[in-house]
Amino acid sequence: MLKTVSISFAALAVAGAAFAGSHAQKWDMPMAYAASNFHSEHGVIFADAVREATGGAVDITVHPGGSLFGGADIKRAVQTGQAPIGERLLSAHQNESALFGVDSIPFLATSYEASDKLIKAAEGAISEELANQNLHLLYSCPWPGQGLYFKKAVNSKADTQGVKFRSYNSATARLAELMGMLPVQVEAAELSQALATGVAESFVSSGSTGYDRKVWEQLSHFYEVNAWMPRNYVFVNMQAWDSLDADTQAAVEGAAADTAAKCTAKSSELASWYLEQLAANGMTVQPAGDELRAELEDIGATMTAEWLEAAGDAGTAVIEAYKGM
Ligand code: PCA
Repeated sequence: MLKTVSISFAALAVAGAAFAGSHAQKWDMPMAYAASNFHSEHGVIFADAVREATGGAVDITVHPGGSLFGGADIKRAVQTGQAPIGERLLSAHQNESALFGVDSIPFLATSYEASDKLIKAAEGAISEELANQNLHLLYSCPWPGQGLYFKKAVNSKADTQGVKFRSYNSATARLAELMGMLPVQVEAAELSQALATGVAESFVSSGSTGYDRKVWEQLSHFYEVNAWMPRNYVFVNMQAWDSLDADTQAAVEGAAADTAAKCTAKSSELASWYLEQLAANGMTVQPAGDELRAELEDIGATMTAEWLEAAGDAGTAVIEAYKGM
């Protein structure tokens, strides 16, 4: 008797799993950055939260490090449904819409608090732009403040002429040009190789990417500038999103909001730790000197004017909303 009961429980469990399985959406999620990076770790935290909140109806598998699609291809892959969900440094696509580059305007939002305000001001317009591209925005998370990496001491633009510079979006390429450097766009996953082969000998990024790519093997100086805090965005293919019922969508949105808060807190917590690791591995880590700083602020003013021009009324509205917060 006892045996019969336990068998029928087992059978029920199998039937239950099969039922959930037949309705479960299995989503592969390409991400561009190292598996150990906090963005990627929060992709996994998000996937776990979604599985839990949807009772397994949405089952996301994270593929970090550009292993499924390279960073440059992730957005298109999700737009076209080759991947149902993905994560991307959206500013890398600011040539499609200047709004995607709102987080890369020099010296506009340089603290976590300011970055939060900026995304609150911009989120509606960015969501709309993404929806026009067949994407549903779920959440975003900021990188720590951006500073400059070199293989020598740099005190001003006089020291940067002709230097080969790795860029990650058109704003960073423009910054390089205005400093007399030669930009080449390289994904973070290929950064170590670009530095090792001399394709690039400097770049702008956070301590996070310098740490992930062990750039102390080639470079010697990091100048803290805190120039801006770009974001990674997680979005879903619109057809995949529309295939979920309203309750499931609400559960996924809840997990997205929780993950955004956790990821932002982790970014903030790690920001100075990353710089300590650069120093511990032999790099000179210090604030940009007065002359370099003043030049960067001038360049920032030029780039802000150029962004406002490119982004038009929609961009001006976002910046005014941000400044009013
Ligand atoms: N790391 C990313 C973007 C900004 C950052 O801090 C990178 O360098 O690709």
